[in-house]
Amino acid sequence: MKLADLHLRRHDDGTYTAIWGPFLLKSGFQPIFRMTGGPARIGAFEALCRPFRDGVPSSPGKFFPLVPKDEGYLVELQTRAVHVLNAPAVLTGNEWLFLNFDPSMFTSRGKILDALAILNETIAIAGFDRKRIVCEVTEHRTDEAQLLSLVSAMRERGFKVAVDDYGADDSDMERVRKLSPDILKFDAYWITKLMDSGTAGADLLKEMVTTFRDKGIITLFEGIEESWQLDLAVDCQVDFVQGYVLARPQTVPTNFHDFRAKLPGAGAGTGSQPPTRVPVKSSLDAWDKQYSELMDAPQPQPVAVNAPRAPSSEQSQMRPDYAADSTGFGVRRPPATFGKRTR
Ligand SMILES: [Ca+2]
Repeated sequence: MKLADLHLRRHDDGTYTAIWGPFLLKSGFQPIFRMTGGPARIGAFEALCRPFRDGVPSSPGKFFPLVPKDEGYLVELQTRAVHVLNAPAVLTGNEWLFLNFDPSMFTSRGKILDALAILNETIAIAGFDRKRIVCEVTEHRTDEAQLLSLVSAMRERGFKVAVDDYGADDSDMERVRKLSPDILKFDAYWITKLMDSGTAGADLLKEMVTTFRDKGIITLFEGIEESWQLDLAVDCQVDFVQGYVLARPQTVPTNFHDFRAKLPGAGAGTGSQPPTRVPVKSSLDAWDKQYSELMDAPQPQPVAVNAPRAPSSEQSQMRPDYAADSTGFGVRRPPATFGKRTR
């Protein structure tokens, strides 16, 4: 699989999309706030797939089950590619970029190498610093050798690794022990349950954040939707917080510029109560030098690329004559069996 097989399009507004069957795959970005080691600020973004059909948004929860198992790998490649290409316009503060990887898609060494080669290629095109990439390895029952091989290949290429959906199971602890992630994303459902369970739950969360900090692992709470939960997260001294209470995902082209402008000072928060500074020692301290270097460094210039331009209307994305366009990123006709498999 090559970049040219991904049906990518560059639009007049500078955004990128991918075409998969009748769907147009756009990027969504959700801010992740850094809560420790200084005033709260946007420290990263998680990139999310935003599928559209005939110009109408389709929920990811409905879209992904439509993707046949053998096409899932392609869709992952497409979404990561558009996310990286869209990132420079969104991550203007040199934030980190969290990209999702479903390890069950990597059924061979070749697939790992191809996926990371394509990621490298898009990083070069976007002029993005690889040190800003965080690979989120999602929670799935996966062959262990396959998982370790994927994660070590990510590290060899200089990417950071996050374990996603970390919960309380023994399997989760085991996963952390084996993968030694840089970042741990606590499972949103589990956090909510613990927070709802009163002091004992909150104490457990706090204790876990401390334990991981001692191991040098950066912690992240996601799915924080209410201000009392945010207060609790701050109280737990977690490094990163992601959730609707702070910022919702936006589909590209985003207007995070306006959003940033509304942030109180260097702080963060869209509600009436901006998160407070947490003057604690943080796992991120160890990253601080690199972090500030990245934030301040001039970013590499994007390389010239002959991506075909797409007509501006989304409807026209679906024109069958696109299939004849094999230049640049290329556009391939959807598999003939597509309709049968997805309707
Ligand atoms: Ca994720």
